[in-house]
Amino acid sequence: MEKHSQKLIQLNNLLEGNLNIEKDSKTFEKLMFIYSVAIKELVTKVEIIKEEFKVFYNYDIIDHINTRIKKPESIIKKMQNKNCELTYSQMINSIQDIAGVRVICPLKKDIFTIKNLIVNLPGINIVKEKDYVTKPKKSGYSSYHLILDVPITLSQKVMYIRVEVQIRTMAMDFWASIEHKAKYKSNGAISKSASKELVKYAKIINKIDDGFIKINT
Ligand code: 0O2
Repeated sequence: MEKHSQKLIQLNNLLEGNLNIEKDSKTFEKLMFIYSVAIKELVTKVEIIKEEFKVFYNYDIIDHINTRIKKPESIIKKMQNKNCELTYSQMINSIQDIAGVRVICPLKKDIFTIKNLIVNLPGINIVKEKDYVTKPKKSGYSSYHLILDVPITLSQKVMYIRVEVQIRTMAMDFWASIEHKAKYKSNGAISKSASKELVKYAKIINKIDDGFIKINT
């Protein structure tokens, strides 16, 4: 076991180097593995919340959970946009959403229940909260974001790994996915009229979400 712990310490030393994915794909691979472990740890806990609500309250508070590791080119693009030095330590400190977990729920009120349950999970540190549900973004985007430090244990060494959690309703997810595709297709530059339309649809979706709460209670 001692040997493995030493290997992990060596990995920490490697993080001092420059980010060069092509030349140094092994370090990058190891790092992405560590992020994937943090996702697994968190998803297991969120799945337990889902099951608990089903068993104890006969309620599907979570429709589904998606996860993703940010693509290397997206990490680098985001670092360049933020004027970060291309080093591993800058990557870890500045890019909060390398590991992403998305929790999709039926109703708007479920977002806040799930959020409260996640922030109270023992051992997890809350780095940042962004409430785009109460105050949607200019684009119309709505979701609750949590930036968390999730503890993982590798070869008896505990590490805190940053994970972004997005909690949103099925309706918000529908809008975000269409809007993301529209932006992606046009390289991020959609026309003014298209953005206006998207904001209009986001408002309609928000009304629908509020209406569903009334029907359900
Ligand atoms: P992808 O492809 O989903 O990974 P910060 O680091 O806090 O300074 P950041 O990371 O831009 O700034 O934070 P923010 O605004 O909270 O957005 C983080 C993520 O939320 C985005 O990641 C998207 O997933 C989602 N998001 C934010 N705004 C929008 C929006 O207007 N439309 C859609 N569809 N999603 C949005 P990425 O890296 O941009 O993209």
